[in-house]
Amino acid sequence: MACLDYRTAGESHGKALIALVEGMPAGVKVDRALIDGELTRRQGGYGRGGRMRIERDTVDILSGLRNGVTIGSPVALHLVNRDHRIDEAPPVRRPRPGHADLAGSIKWLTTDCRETLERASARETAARVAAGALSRSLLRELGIEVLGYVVSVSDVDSDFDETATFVDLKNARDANEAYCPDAVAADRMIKTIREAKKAKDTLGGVVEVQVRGVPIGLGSSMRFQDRLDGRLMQAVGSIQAFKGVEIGLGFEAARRPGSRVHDEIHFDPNLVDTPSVGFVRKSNNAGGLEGGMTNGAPIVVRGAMKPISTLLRGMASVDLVSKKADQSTYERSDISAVPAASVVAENVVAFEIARAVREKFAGDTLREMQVAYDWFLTQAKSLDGGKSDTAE
Ligand code: EPS
Repeated sequence: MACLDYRTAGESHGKALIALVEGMPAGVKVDRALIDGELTRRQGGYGRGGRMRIERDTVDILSGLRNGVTIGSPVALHLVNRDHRIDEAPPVRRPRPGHADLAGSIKWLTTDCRETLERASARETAARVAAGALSRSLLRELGIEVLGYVVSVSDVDSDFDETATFVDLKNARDANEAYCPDAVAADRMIKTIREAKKAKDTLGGVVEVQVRGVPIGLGSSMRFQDRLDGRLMQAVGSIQAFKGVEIGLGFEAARRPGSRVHDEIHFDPNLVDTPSVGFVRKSNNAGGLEGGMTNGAPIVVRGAMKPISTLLRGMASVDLVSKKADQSTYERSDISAVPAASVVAENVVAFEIARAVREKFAGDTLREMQVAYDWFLTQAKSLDGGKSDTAE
């Protein structure tokens, strides 16, 4: 019952996008401005195409609230597609390499790639952002914060202090259209995207999400399905156009000896009243996860997005009707959606953390969750087998 879950519906040029969120506890005051703010950020970022000038994504919450506060019932989120023309949009017969076009057309036995691309489109990520942003109203009540940003676009890398406060990182990120906390790199990213546009090409990049304020012990090593690292990888790896996900040091860990990978454990009595209950690390190569569970350090997840597969210059393809060689179809598209993808990653990660929080601190109401959370922290601080449990 305490299982938090969601599903989405909607096509890119259909009437609307829907997210149905089940399992929110009662008593959470929903920050609608946070959801709309994230939807607006997702529409923006340098490199977006004409579609984003048409849409004005804002959430309409159809159910689950009374006076802005959750009552435990499913929360239905509704987003309108202004560019709603699925029935009139022309067929697409020349599949774009890299898109779902070819595999979907064969799978669903049609020569019209539109039947696949309408749902495969990254437009669906607006619904995922809405659901993730909703879950952040719950996370905040437990002091958990999530932040996503761009770390590279194409071959332009950034360099900034990832351990800076979220306020500083967020201010730096929000000061440019690349959504990158390194202002100098952001300028170069924007120039690189501009050049790709002139070359009628597209660009990918890498985004990173951090979660801070997480208690130790979210997720589980008891069932592979509950390992939080695997679940985060699924959430991020399923974002349209993502081809790789890393946690902490990621692939680099495979190149180093253990002594240069594992984060040594220290105890700082001044930090017993934080979610880490005093156990601290000087490095965070594990990205906050060990044994499929949070270890009290910030969670750090990165995702690699490939370049968008709709290229103005086209690529070699085949007409599905004539079977003759032809250039792939061009439809209005983005040059790079890496900044937008950082918003998507931030919010899908938030949802997975909220799901794990719900599993550990179940309860029908937010208050029950908070009591369970406080009780857990008290026990974790003493680790005396429950002797400090004053509830009896
Ligand atoms: C997309 C194609 C473009 C993008 C779209 C993803 O849309 P359209 O075909 O209407 O111009 O802008 O992204 C969104 C609509 C969005 O909301 O992110 C695609 O084919 O994946």
